[in-house]
Amino acid sequence: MAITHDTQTDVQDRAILVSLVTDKIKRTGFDPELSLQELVQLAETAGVEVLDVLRQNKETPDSKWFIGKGKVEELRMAADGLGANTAIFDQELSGAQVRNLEEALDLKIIDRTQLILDIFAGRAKTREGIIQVELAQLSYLLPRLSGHGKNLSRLGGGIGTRGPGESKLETDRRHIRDRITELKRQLDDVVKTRELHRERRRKSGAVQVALVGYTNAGKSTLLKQLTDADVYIENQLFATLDPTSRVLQLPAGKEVVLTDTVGFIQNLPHDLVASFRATLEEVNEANLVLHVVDASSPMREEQMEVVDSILQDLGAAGKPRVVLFNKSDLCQPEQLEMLPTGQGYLKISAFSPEDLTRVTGLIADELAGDTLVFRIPGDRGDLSSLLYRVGEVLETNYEENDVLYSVRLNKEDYEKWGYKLAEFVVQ
Ligand SMILES: Nc1nc2c(ncn2[C@@H]2O[C@H](COP(=O)(O)OP(=O)(O)OP(=O)(O)O)[C@@H](O)[C@H]2O)c(=O)[nH]1
Ligand SMILES: [Mg+2]
Repeated sequence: MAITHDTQTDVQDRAILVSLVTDKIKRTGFDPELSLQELVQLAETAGVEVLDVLRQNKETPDSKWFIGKGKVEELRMAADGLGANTAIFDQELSGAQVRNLEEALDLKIIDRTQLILDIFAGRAKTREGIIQVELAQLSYLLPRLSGHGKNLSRLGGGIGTRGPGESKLETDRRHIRDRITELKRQLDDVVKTRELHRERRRKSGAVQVALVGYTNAGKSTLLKQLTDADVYIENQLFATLDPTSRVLQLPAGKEVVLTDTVGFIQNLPHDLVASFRATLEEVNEANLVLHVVDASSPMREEQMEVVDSILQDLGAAGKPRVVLFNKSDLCQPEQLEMLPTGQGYLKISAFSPEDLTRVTGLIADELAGDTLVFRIPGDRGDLSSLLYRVGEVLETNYEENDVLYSVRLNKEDYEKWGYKLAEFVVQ
C-alpha cells in the first residue's frame, strides 16, 4: 500500500503535517484545528510517525507552492532538523503543487485525500472493496499525472514504477484510462450481484437496519455487541471498509438484518464517495437508519453535519432515522446534558447491556411505528383499503357516515402514504 511502501525497505514514514487555513476554509469548513487533529489520527492510522505540525494562514492558496514560498523554506528547515522524510497536507493539492514541493523539499508529499486512499487500500479485503479503492486511486491520480515519476511509483497499482518521460506519460495515461474502464465494468458486475442479493432479501420480507456514522463512532462495536458478530474493531479511523450484515433478534422475537457500513469523514474525496456508492447503497435499502455518534468527541456536532450531508447526497435523508449518542461512558455529565433528547434520540454506551436492550427496544418501536386514529368517510373505500394494506388496523368504530380506524403505522410507510392520509388523522 502506498504510503508505507518504504517499509519494505524498513524506512519508517516520519512526517510533518501541514495545514493551510484560507479565508474560504474559515468561512465554510470544519474547524481547521480539529481537522488537523483528525489528520494526526489519520496519519497514525496509516502507520506514520508524526513529528510536528505546521500552520499557515493565507487569503488564498499559492498556486505554485500552496503554502507560499517562505513557508516552504520553514518546512524545509523543520524537516531537516527533525529528520522528516514526508510532509502531509490537510488540504487537497494539485499535481503541479505536489511536484513543486517534492522538488524543492526532497520530501514525499502527500495530501489528505491520498492519505485516506492509502488507509482504504490497506483495509480493502473483499473484491468489491479492492475494486472500489483502486478506482478511486486512479481517478485521483489521472488529473495529477505529468512528467514526473515519483507519484506513479508511490501509488503503485500495477501502473509501472519508472519515472516516465512525456511519451511514456501518454502511454501511462492511456493505461490508466483503460484500467478505469475495466474496473468500472467489474464494479457494474458487483453492483448487479448486490442488487440480486437485495432483491432476494426484499422478497423474503427481511427488515433492514443500517448503522451509519462518522468513522470511529462505534458502529462495528454495536454490531458486535448486539449480534455477537466477529467484526474488526479498532481505535483507528476507517477500521471497517466492507459492510457486514448480521441477524438481530428484537425483544418480541422479530428478526431484522443489521448492517455495519464504512465510516464517513469530512472532505471525503468525491471520487471515493462515487466509488463506494455500490456499498453505500445498502443504506438506501434500509427500513431504518441508526446514526451512531461519538458523543464524547469535541467534533460531535460537525461530525453529525458531515453524516447528514452524506446521507443527503446518497438520497437517504428522508429515511426513518434515530440518533444513538454512543460512548456516553466517556462523557462528562455536562456534556451529556447538552445532547438533544426525546423521540429518536438515545444516549448509550455500547458496553452497557442495559443500553443495548434499550437500543433493541427503540429499533422495535421505530419499526412498529405509532398508533394513529383516522376518520375515513364511508364513501372512501380506497383509503380504507390503503390503511389495511400499509398498516396494522387494531380497531374500527363507526360514527355516522365515517369509520374510525386505529392503525399502527411505521414511519416509513406513513412518510410514503401520509400525503393521502394526513388530512384524515384524528389523533
Ligand atoms: N468507551 C467507549 N468506547 C467505545 C464505545 N463504543 C465503541 N468504542 C471504541 O471506539 C473505537 C472505535 O470503535 P469501532 O466500533 O471500530 O468504530 P466504527 O464506527 O466501526 O469505526 P470505523 O469502522 O472506523 O468507521 C474502539 O476502540 C471501540 O472500542 C463506547 O460506548 N464506549
Ligand atoms: Mg467499523
